[in-house]
Amino acid sequence: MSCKKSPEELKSIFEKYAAKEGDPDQLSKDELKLLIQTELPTLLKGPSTIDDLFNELDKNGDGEVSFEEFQVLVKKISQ
Ligand SMILES: [Ca+2]
Ligand SMILES: [Ca+2]
Repeated sequence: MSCKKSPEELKSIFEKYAAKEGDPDQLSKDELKLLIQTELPTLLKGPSTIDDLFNELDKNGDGEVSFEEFQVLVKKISQ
């Protein structure tokens, strides 16, 4: 089974998890963790942890991942 998802699917996944707490347009670390564990568990195979991934995605360092910052992950998955 492939773990690939279309950009459209990833957008709806982002929106679903970002809306769980705090700002509905931003993913907190807890929301990202839940998203990855539920929808994209294969991303955590290998040395990457949620912390590594979160730090990589949160480019502006505000502690949340915006949809724009999430695109890095979208590109990674669609490759
Ligand atoms: Ca949120
Ligand atoms: Ca951010």
